[in-house]
This record gives sequence, C-alpha cells and structure tokens, in this order.
Amino acid sequence: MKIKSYFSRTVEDAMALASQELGPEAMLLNSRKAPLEARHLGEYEVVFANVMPAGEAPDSALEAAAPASVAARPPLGDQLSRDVADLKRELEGMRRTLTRSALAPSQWVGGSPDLSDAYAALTASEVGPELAREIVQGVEAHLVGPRPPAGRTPRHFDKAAFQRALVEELGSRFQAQPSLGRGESPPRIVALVGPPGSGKTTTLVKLAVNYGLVSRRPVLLLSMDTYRVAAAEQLRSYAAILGVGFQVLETTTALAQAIEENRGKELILIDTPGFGFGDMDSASGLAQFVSARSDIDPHLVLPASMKSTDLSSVVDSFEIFRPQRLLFTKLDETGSFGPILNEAARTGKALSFFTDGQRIPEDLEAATRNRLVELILTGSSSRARTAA
Ligand SMILES: Nc1nc2c(ncn2[C@@H]2O[C@H](COP(=O)(O)OP(=O)(O)OP(=O)(O)O)[C@@H](O)[C@H]2O)c(=O)[nH]1
Ligand SMILES: [Mg+2]
Repeated sequence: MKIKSYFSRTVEDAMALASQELGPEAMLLNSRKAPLEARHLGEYEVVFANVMPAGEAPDSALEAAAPASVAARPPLGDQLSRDVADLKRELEGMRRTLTRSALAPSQWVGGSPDLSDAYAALTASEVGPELAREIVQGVEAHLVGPRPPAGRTPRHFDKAAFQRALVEELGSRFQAQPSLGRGESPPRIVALVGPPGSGKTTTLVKLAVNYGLVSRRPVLLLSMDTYRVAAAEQLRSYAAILGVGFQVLETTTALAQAIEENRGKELILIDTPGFGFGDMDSASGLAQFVSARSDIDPHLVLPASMKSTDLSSVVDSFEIFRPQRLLFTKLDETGSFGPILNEAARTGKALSFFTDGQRIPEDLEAATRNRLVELILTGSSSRARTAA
C-alpha cells in the first residue's frame, strides 16, 4: 500500500491525478486546504492510499510497519482478497473520520455526522469556511432549536427535513433578481461591465434574443468597445444577423445622445470593453457616466470559474460602476459553485443571469435561488435543455 499527498487547485484535480498515478483503486483518505507554506503547490492537499490488487507486491515501507501477523500472511489467494477488503473498509472508515475532523468544526465531531457531512459538502464546493459554518449552524438551529443542550443534537436527522432546512438556509444567504433595467417604464437600459473575456458581448447577444426578439420588443445594441479593432465588429455582425439596431460610440456624450434618440426602444443593451486590473484608470470616465445615470442598470459579468479571492478583488475594483447585480458566465467550466454564493453573500448584490456555454441564444438562464442551491449541492451545471 502506498500513501501519497497531492497538492492541486481542486479536490477533483487531485482525484484525477491520484487515479492516474495510483490506479482507479486510489482511496481518498483526507482533504484539506493546503497549509500556507505549501499553498504555492496548490489550494488543497489531498491524501490518497492505493490498495494493491491481489498478487501485487506490497510497498516495502508499509510492510515494515505492518504487524508481524499481517506481514507474515501468505500473499496469494482468498485470504489476501479478504484482507484487502477488510483493509479497504477500515480505510474508508478512517477517511470519513479524518475528512470530518479536518473539515468540520470540532463541536460537530462526535455530534451529528449529518451536520459534519453538510459542512464538508459545502466547503468542498468552495463555499467559504465561515459562511459554510453559519449555514450549517442555521440548519441545526432550524431542526433542533437555537442552542441545543449538550449532547441533544441528534446524530442523524430525517433526510427530507434536513435537505429542506439546508436548501432554505443556503437560499436565505443571497438574492436573485433576473430582470433587466431599473424602472418599470421603457426603455430598459442595461450595461454589461466586467473583466476582459468574461463573456459580456456573447451574453449581451443572448439577452437581446431572449428578452428582446423572442418577445418582439424593439432592441438596440450599443457598443462602447472601441479599444480593440475587432471588438465592435463582433457585435455588429450579431446585430446584422438578428436584424436589430446597432451603433458604436466613442464617447459618453455620444452614448447619452444615442440613448436620448432611442427612447422609443424597449430594450437598450450597452456593451463595454473588458477592463483588467491594470487598466481600471481608463474605465473611470465610462464608470462615472454609468454610475451617475439612474436609468442605466449595470450588471457585472464574471466568470464562475474564477477563484473566490480573485472574484472579490474584481468585484471591488468594478465598484466604480456601482453595479447592483452580478451575472455569472461559464458555469460549464467549473464544478465548484461556492464562489458565486460567497460573492453574492459578501456584497449583498443580487444575481441576475447565468450562462453555461457558448451557444447563442440557448446557454442563458435566469438566476434563481433554487438554481444556485442546486448547483452548489450537485456540483454540476447541466440542466434540462430546450431543443436547439
Ligand atoms: N464555455 C463558455 N464560454 C463562454 C461563455 N460565455 C462566453 N464564452 C466564451 O468566452 C469567450 C469570450 O467571450 P466574449 O463575449 O467575447 O467576452 P467579453 O467579455 O466580451 O470579452 P472582451 O470584450 O474581450 O472583454 C468567447 O469565446 C465566448 O464564446 C459560457 O457561458 N461558457
Ligand atoms: Mg466583448
């Protein structure tokens, strides 16, 4: 048997590596956030063991450590298979205990495994440890009252009641507002802002089709992206295909004028250039204009695959636009949706829409509480799709 630690960006990456190196029998013993001094090697440290198939030579280091009676057993036949099966069961038990004690706050150890498992599931989905703890404490309070006397928390809860409480607690931590525009009266004016390549232009076209063309609302697309030669052309082509109005504007004065001249439209969607950390200064003119206009609804477009800490920095740097809503793209590129919850909970900003693929217009959906809860608990973005 071999025990090996893997450092990686996600637990899934480590599992893939371990299965490659140690074989499909590789068993996860423990996972935890990597200690600070080893963080450069990866976010997580995940420990695996491989139990050698019958007939394979045991690892010498472990053989030396094994009790004489085990080491002396004949290496072949049924006895070995039984030993391996016993060992596997033992290791699985160890893994559960270790995972719980590594991931769950100590007050749950020896308390309810259901609570520890929920905490471990949330943190595995990259929900921040503090938020995960609050959610699980909320579930406990929901099911047994605010401060259960010591030893009064049941070890196991009714499955359905537990799931309901967990969904409710998770859902109460953020807002979802899948709508476009601020006031009730048209035109609804939306600006998509965000870092380079986050999916602003693609999402804008998806919105134009789903919330404009499909309901026969007159739409206008405006591009403020004159930074790169091809940028506005990308949107111009889409506008031509869709048969909707399109203008490229160089200045905020021209943008104000275009809005004024198109008050008859129902939906005006404004595309903006991607601003990276290094060029937020060049965003200030546009940001000032957008944030000062009470009729423009800026949605901050962010890739769901971004790490929580990076997301927070990006959201903070885009605060100059005063976006009230967060729009997450590329859900299909991650299996950990905790960072979306972390950011929505941290900022109190509502989630507006999700995109989960490159197909226009299909890969867009309204953000709802149930959907994010489902994403976090299942770790999968697949959904029932309408025929293309
Ligand atoms: N997998 C996946 N790819 C996406 C999604 N949304 C957008 N993309 C892709 O991401 C790339 C960048 O998309 P754009 O819409 O051009 O991004 P942008 O934010 O306008 O980029 P800049 O204008 O350069 O800042 C394109 O290849 C898109 O097809 C999504 O939900 N999933
Ligand atoms: Mg763009």
